[in-house]
Amino acid sequence: FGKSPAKFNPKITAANPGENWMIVRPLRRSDFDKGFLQLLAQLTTVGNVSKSEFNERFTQMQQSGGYYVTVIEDTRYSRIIGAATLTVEQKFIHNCSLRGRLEDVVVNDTYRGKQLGKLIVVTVSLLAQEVGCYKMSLDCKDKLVKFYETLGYTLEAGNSNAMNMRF
Ligand code: 16G
Repeated sequence: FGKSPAKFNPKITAANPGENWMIVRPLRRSDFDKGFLQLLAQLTTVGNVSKSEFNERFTQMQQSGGYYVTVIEDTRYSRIIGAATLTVEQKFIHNCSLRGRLEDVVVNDTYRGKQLGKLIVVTVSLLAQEVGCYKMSLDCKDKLVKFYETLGYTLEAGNSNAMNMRF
């Protein structure tokens, strides 16, 4: 990556998130009961996902590989208060390299101002680097561009048009 991790300031890592009441870790099945889907609903439509549907999707993600759903838990209340996912695409290009995508970034809006967004995005971005991705990409709303720029993401001139086909 262009930016070295050491440039992130303050240095925050999964092992040292700065507050002793929270932990950054991979998603667990038990997070269904810790408000994980309710948190995702702060990002977009989740729908009525039952526990068995959640478990089935969890298993599918585990079996297919390449899904790193990462959460922040407030251990005082056993609640999931932040989440972000790294998905890894396998490529032929760049010597059969891997491309990471940052997806479904959300922080509980009652925990604003604690740099949790930064914590989870930096953690998942370092994870992408660690698993060998040659780049990490994301789509976001206009108002979040500045936030991601402070963490080392850039709009690439002539190369940054996110397009969708909705079904
Ligand atoms: C944002 C998210 C994306 C998520 C989408 C959901 C980040 C960096 N981007 O673009 O991952 O899937 O919102 O919105 O978190 P939608 O329901 O309109 O597709």
